[in-house]
Amino acid sequence: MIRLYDFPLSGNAHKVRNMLSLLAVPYERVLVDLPAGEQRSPEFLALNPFGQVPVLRDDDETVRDSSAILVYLGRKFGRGEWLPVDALGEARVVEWLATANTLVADGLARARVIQLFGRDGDLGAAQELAHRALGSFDAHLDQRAWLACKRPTIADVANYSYVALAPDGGVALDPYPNVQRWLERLEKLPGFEPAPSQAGGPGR
Ligand SMILES: N[C@@H](CCC(=O)N[C@@H](CS)C(=O)NCC(=O)O)C(=O)O
Repeated sequence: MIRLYDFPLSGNAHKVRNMLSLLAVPYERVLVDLPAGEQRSPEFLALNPFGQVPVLRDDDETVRDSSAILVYLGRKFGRGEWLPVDALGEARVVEWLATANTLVADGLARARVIQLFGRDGDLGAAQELAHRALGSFDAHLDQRAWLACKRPTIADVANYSYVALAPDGGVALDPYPNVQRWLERLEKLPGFEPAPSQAGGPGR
């Protein structure tokens, strides 16, 4: 049985919930109370020494980090559809996993955590980086339906959550029509799970 160590408002944990739901894989959720500091308990640090959700357990194996978990799930349950096996297809997916963990994490996710949870940081700088990322996404999606391949992959799931949650960080999506259409495309996939938006928005 798969067990997900989760926090409902976490965008990184949402990536994994969404993937499990899109793949129709049953799982058990274990709440890690981040505001109470449960991620720093010895029990949780034994699972992830970095003290962060999400963490996935599959029988006796533990996988930490949302991108690594998406790779695991895509390979194990994706029937070759969500994580391509050819060299170029896999490289394209990894490009977008890297984007999720750098530009998107440092801009969109950072702006959200500052605005929503009052974390320290430069909100203006994070929002500026978020707009740079969204501009690049919008240009990339001008002639494409999906980020990495001709079909949806874990690359789309990895980037969806914090892009959809941009308004939580005070970043409007209105200037990015191609991004909005890409979000809507993902939201129509069977099993899609909405992101935990605090600012609202259609389907999110
Ligand atoms: N690169 C990691 C980042 C995970 C992460 O930042 N998790 C946040 C919640 S979204 C967390 O657990 N924070 C706990 C803390 O900062 O104490 C991933 O993609 O899973």
